[in-house]
Amino acid sequence: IFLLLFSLVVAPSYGAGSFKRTDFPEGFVFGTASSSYQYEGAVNEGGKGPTSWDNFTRRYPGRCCSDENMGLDAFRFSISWARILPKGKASGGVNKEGIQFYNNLINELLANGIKPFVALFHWDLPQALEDEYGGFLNAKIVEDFRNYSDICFKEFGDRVKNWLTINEPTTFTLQGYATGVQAPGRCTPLPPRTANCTEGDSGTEPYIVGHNILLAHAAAVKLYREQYQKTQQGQIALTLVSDWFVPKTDSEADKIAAERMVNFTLGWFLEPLTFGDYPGTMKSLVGERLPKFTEEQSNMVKGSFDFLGMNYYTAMFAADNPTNYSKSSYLTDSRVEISFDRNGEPIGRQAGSFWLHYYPTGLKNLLLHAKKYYSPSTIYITENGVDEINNTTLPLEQQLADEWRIDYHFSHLTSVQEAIKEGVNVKGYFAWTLLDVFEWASGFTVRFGINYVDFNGGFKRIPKQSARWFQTMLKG
Ligand code: PSG
Repeated sequence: IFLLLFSLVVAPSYGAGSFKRTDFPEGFVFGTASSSYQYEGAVNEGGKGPTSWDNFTRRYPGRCCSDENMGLDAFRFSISWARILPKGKASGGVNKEGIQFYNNLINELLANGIKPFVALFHWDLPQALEDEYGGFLNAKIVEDFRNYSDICFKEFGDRVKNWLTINEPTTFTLQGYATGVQAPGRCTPLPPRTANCTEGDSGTEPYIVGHNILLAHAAAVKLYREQYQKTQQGQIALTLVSDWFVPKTDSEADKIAAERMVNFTLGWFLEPLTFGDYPGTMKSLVGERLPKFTEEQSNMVKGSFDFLGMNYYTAMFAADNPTNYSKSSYLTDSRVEISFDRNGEPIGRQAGSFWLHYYPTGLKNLLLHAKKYYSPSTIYITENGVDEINNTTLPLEQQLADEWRIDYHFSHLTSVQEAIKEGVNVKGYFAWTLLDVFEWASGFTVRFGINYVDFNGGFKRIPKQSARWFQTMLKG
């Protein structure tokens, strides 16, 4: 009786339910997502060249921390550019062993009835290109990215039917060039909101990098459409991310601030991709620091996606903040003050990472927002997931008992269903992530996997309860 009372009164209740496959439209794809740098290891093996992330974790050690058949339809992974082209360009040699590595992975997935969704760039840039011309800061990246994509389409496109060019341009530019907490670690140093960067400019570089990302993406899509799509019969897109933003008060100014913030994260890329130009709010607030598209570039970017990949994790409060700061930065250009809580109340239950709070309706709102303003034909949720703090002092059983993660996926999938009912064409959902992995600047301090990895015990993998939950739903 005591235990029963304890579980009713004291223990948190997660209220997670369950689904059947048939609760989702026919052909709805369930997958998990991953990325090369976070999964592969073997940084110096198999002929791979160094990348911006190998360099970053070594150069700034202080910034980083201290299988079984589940019935999934798809697996999302990314190709490490430097494992194909160790020096970043074909002139520096093509690494046959790297091509073989991805061929094996793709073939193994297909042999098990799992569709590969493949990203070409998930942030680990060949260091050679970073050194030679500053990577994505330089428009030279466009041609190099297209050439690298060309090799991937040629080598893997007979079997890969779902391509993603670039993962989360917003996070890559924000964390690499505005806060500086991720590779390549550049910013205007304004701690505590940024790292102590020695190089960079948070007021200009994020926009230059964002611009080159759009041009590189569009160039790869153009190439795919002109030379591969007809014969290979695949689709190509990219993956965008945004938090959902909730007005901090019900003042008109805060409501507009919340919309403006979605413009600065999602609209920054989705507006050019849909209409060929940046959002008006960004043009007026960023002014001359925001690059301009030539007419030719605008036409190339516009419509350069066959579906939209959307990643969603969390929500924040947004308040209007008209302050003009002396140093310009992407972090303040929006004139929005963002926060995790309001009068001491967090926006939702906090997960392992300080930035991740449960806010499932945010996903529905984001999907409805995307439909209302941009009406993409099809959306795949290419990432959604939650983490816990890595605490190996807990008994293993307790570490595997992730009811909160079941609740997270259940409530977010419910939100997806509601969006589908309201007319958003969502065709798939990828959980981030299959296994506990290296979480960028947080290293191994948090665990995002639905499967547990024993980092000190030969990388043994053990399903958490959430993996069982997916398995039960997917295999009936
Ligand atoms: C995505 C969204 C936010 C922060 C970080 C990411 N957010 O809403 O504040 S990064 C994204 C990435 C993957 C990460 C995963 C978890 O694509 O590589 O491991 O999410 O952070």
